[in-house]
Amino acid sequence: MLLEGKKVLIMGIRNKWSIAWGAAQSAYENGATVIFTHNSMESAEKVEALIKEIPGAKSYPCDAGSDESIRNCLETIKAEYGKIDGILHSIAHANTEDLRNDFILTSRDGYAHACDISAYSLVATARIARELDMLNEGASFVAFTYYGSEKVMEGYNVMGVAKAALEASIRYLSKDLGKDGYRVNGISAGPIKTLSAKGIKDFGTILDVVEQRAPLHKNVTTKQVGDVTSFLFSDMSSAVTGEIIHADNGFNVTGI
Ligand code: IMJ
Repeated sequence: MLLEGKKVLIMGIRNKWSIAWGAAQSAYENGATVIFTHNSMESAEKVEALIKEIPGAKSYPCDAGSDESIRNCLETIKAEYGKIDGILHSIAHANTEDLRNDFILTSRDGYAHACDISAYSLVATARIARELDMLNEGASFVAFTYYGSEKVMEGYNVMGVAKAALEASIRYLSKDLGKDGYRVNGISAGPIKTLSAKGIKDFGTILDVVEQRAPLHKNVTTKQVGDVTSFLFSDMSSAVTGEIIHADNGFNVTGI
């Protein structure tokens, strides 16, 4: 199996609709040992109940906005599992008002918050994991991003800026971590109905437009995005780093 003998850490699962859950299922089906983190602010119970579907899986609280919390979390995981082979970053947050109002109205704090949680947390995680010497040779980092980093998407606003920072961070991290033989890549997933998409104006229309215009005329599933994650975790992608792979049924290549 593709991920036989590998241990992967899935950061940012919230419920069964999470893309992180699709990634976890794919990793598990491909033979990996799967470890989770969840947001310490939210109830752990939902995540604990969900991950029971994966025998032996455990979830550890981790606040992406705090280096201390990331360090405590990764230290605990290293103590329990030893060195690991992959880390998935599936974490983003912007203040609701910044997704509702015009981008120009974004406050200094709102801008910093979105970039801190959605982009800087990857840098902190990579640095702390390296410091703790908890990565096996050939370890692979994967982070989820979105097309709103490249083009203006209605309502995506400061998240587009944060995802652009995340994608640039992936490229810079690939250089630094390449010295240790670690890889860092991003997956730009097509729109999916997750908790993070809940309440977004006209989300149904966005899904319809993708279905009409994407070369494959479908919306993507969390399982499909998860399978791309498994590929990036696996040794099949050993020459791929600093890359952003679009898992969007081709939507991003279309013009008129
Ligand atoms: C989010 C906002 C606007 C348009 C959007 C999205 N489209 C898609 C998303 C078209 C696909 C979902 N997405 C890719 C995200 O990255 C979402 C991030 C997000 C969502 C929320 C909602 C609730 C909240 N804060 C958030 N922060 C980040 O309070």
